[in-house]
Amino acid sequence: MLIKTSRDISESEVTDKKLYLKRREFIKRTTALVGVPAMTGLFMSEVLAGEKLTSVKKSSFSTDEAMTPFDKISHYTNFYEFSTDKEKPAELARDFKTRPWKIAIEGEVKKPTAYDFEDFIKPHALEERIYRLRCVEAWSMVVPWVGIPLASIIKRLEPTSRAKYIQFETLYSPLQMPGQRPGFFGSGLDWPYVEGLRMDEAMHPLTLLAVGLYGEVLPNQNGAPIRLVVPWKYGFKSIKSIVKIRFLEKQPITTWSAMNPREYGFYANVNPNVDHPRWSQKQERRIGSDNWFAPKKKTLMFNGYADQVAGLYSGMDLAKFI
Ligand SMILES: Nc1nc2c(c(=O)[nH]1)N[C@H]1C(S)=C(S)[C@@H](COP(=O)(O)O)O[C@H]1N2
Ligand SMILES: [Mo]
Repeated sequence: MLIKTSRDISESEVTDKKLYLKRREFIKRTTALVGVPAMTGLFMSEVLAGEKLTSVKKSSFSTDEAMTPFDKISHYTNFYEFSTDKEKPAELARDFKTRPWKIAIEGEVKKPTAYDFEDFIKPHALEERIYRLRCVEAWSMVVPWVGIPLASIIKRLEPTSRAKYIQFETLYSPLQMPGQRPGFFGSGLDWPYVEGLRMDEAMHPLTLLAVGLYGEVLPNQNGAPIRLVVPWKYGFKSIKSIVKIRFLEKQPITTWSAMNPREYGFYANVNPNVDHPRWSQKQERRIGSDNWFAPKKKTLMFNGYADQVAGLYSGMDLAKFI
């Protein structure tokens, strides 16, 4: 019988083991960032904006239109929690803390649970989705998101049969987000920012939860660590920096619609035939490829995704359900 006693384990072996463990830890931490394609969706806990995402699948849902340059997407932003200025969130969100990050699942769901961000996304493969983004302010971009179809996540969370709507909530943290501080001169929005979808919209294959941009971890100002992307709706539906997802029986309150229901509806489908009360929605300015004087692009019904999504709204008066 051969039993190794502690006397038989040499000092060098012990050292090797320690080194081995350290190396393993190092590899675990780096594989998510550089290579090793087998490790789908793996994240290290300290990932920061700009770090590479690996094993990202291409998608047939992507457009082949010219992508807006990274610098424009990350510096021409709407993130009113930081500032109503387009350029300022890039600077003001630089130290925004995206780890640790919890996502609470509430309401009509089998098991209400708070997940760590890493555990929340780990079971899923990442996909690149190059989508048009049309802001209600009549500008647009083409953005190569990296994310997970929301439908896959919803299936895993197992909502009850009573769940007819889904609501998302952004972090509330006035210490980090100057736009949320009382008396801050700016948006007049109520915090935290909330958004919502009908369950069939949420389950639509185009609907994405994005964690990256241009193959890298999302810049903080674009909604790190995780934000919604609904490409056929005005940009304000695509809520950033999500900490809560609620499954509901009734249509939830949504931030912009609560502030001004005449100007911003719950549906907010991109629609060139229904003008905003204060401006036309027939055209848009494509950021990056255009300048203020360049010819505008025609805005398309459902932002060009009509073939895929028009069926969700058959029989609805889209001039009424804005
Ligand atoms: N929490 C939160 N989410 C938000 C916003 C915001 O101010 N706060 N702005 C919305 C608007 S108006 C648009 S157009 C998009 C812009 O996303 P981007 O800055 O990544 O292009 O984010 C949306 N999501
Ligand atoms: Mo927007």
